[in-house]
Amino acid sequence: MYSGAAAAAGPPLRDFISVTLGPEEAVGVGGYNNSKAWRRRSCWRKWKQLSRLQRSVILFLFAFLAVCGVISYTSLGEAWKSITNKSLDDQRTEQEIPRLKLANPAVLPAPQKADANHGDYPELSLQKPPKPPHIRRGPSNLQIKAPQRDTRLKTQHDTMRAVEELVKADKVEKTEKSIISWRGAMIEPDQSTEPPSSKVTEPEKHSSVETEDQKEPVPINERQMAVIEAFRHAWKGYKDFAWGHDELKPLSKSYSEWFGLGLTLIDALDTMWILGLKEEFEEARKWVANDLVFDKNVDVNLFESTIRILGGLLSTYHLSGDSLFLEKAKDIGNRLMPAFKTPSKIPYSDVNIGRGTAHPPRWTSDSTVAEVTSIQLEFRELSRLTGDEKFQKAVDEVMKHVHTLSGKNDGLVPMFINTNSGQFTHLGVYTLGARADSYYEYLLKQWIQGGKKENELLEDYMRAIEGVKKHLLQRSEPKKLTFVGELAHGHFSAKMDHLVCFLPGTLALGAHNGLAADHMKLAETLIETCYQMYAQVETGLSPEIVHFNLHAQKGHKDVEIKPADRHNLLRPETVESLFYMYRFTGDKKYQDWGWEILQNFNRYTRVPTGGYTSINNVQNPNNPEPRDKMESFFLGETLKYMFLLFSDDIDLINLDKYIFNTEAHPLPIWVPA
Ligand code: DMJ
Repeated sequence: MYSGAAAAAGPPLRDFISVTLGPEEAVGVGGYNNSKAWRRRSCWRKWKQLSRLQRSVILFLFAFLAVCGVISYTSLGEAWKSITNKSLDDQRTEQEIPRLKLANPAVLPAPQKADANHGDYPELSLQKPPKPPHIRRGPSNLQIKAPQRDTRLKTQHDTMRAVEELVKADKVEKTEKSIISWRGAMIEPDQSTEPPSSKVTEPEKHSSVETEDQKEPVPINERQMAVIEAFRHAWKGYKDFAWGHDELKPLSKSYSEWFGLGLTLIDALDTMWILGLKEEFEEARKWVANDLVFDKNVDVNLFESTIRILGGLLSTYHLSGDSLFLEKAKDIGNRLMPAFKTPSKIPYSDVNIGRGTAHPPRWTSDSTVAEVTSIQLEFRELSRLTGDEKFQKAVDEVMKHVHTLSGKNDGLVPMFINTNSGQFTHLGVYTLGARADSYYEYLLKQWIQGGKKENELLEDYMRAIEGVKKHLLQRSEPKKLTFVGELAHGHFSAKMDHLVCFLPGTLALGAHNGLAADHMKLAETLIETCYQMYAQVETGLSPEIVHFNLHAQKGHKDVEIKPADRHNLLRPETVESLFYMYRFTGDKKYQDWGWEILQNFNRYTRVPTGGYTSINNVQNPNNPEPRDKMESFFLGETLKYMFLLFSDDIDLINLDKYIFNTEAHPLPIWVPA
């Protein structure tokens, strides 16, 4: 109520701070005595004489001072804690640090001790992992205060508490035997870290895996708010025009069906949980409870439905503690099992989840190597949760078999494998891109998931990275960017899929877990290249595939794009790697690069009526040619990794406790007890 006119007329009103004393109350005037009763009466009278405005202002001042007191008390406490932690850190010896890092804090108990034998393979020696740059929750002076635009989203903690309340009613009866903590894992007494065979004799104890409740809430910053806004915009389109269907077609305001299983909704569940979108989460949960039915005569792709549906349900179960999601995960897991009934046990690509039959694609009896070797994290976790070993057995058998196969080139695998013979086919072509990519990712991630004791996985991973270095790395001109090309029958091709940009993140994760330090160096080099795949393009968005220039030519950039490759499907891989790089180095440039990418998604792919769309031409800012499709991984992965990238809270999906599947669904690491 302080208008410009009033300001011009003179100083602002200050009557609320002047208190006029009446004659009785004036010092030295009759009636004054210093008794307690008199003083109480006198104060009360003075109070009553104040105007309503004066009283309100005084009360407000008191309240304000009280709040200030509480805040300064907590930040002093925080400062004290970080000083104490720092000095404790300083006291640790060099030898202690790696040991402490490798013995991850317990997330989920394991029945067996880790086999510490890493000596079989020369490269396997564990290096000192780089120290995370952040003080545990981020020093308070570095924290960006939450904007007041939406008080419902003030902190992750608040919002998640609210979501917990929403699901509590359902949880109470179904999860009596469980301990739940937000952002922590759900522990059930029958969990184990091994295939639930006869080895698991002791029932696991209930244990609270995190003490999240005692932690300081970490405010959401401006960039995270921008991600939440983007998510809500995408969700609005999906809700308005594609609710319960697989993918939104935002321009035609309709949807496309792939499996007919609400793919986008399921892929987005844990993202909503992490972003704190409780209303949206609750609405989606209702759909899962009432409308998600797997008893359908429909062919689904084993890999895609595993990473998106099974992975999405399992991670949502872990984050929310809501057993509805575990029930659904069991259901789909069982329905996918017929895929493994093949002569070689290498699964078929497609399963009819209603009929319980499986088959390869019509034109071949081959499966894709990446597909059969990137379903393991999910099936292994399903076995651990259900106590039914069949899921893990089936996928472990695939890995063991692939481990022994010939046809690899210094650890690099061909792209196809035959479901009858169990042998690689189409030998001689090696890529880290489509059809092979997540084979490499899952070697490392299974090793981490299982408590770093399955040495064959580590061997295969380390050999493969040596293979990449030996055969696939080259440098471009003029900027000398290191990139990962392809090898076809001895000929090097300077082609790199955007999909390959998962690699810097995976390499960094390996280095964080004690693998060779030069993996981190390579990760730093490669993420720069992936960023340049965006920065050197007219829209600032990467195409699906680039070709790097090996020879300097006047007026040519490092990145060349063929007309057939200039689309962008809103893919996550670069943002995913930026997230890992920021977590492990604390270098803000990675956040800034991610921020640029988010802005360009908003500029060129956002559809005003709701949703985002893939585009056909990243080279034309005036007409990027929208494709009219929002892939489910935009919500499942791209926006989730953006949100995590912009966060300074290393406990927001702590990478020593969770491993992300290839669709960005976090699953718990099974840590040795
Ligand atoms: C996702 O389904 C997964 O990340 C998969 O590993 C690769 N393709 C898409 C995203 O690009």
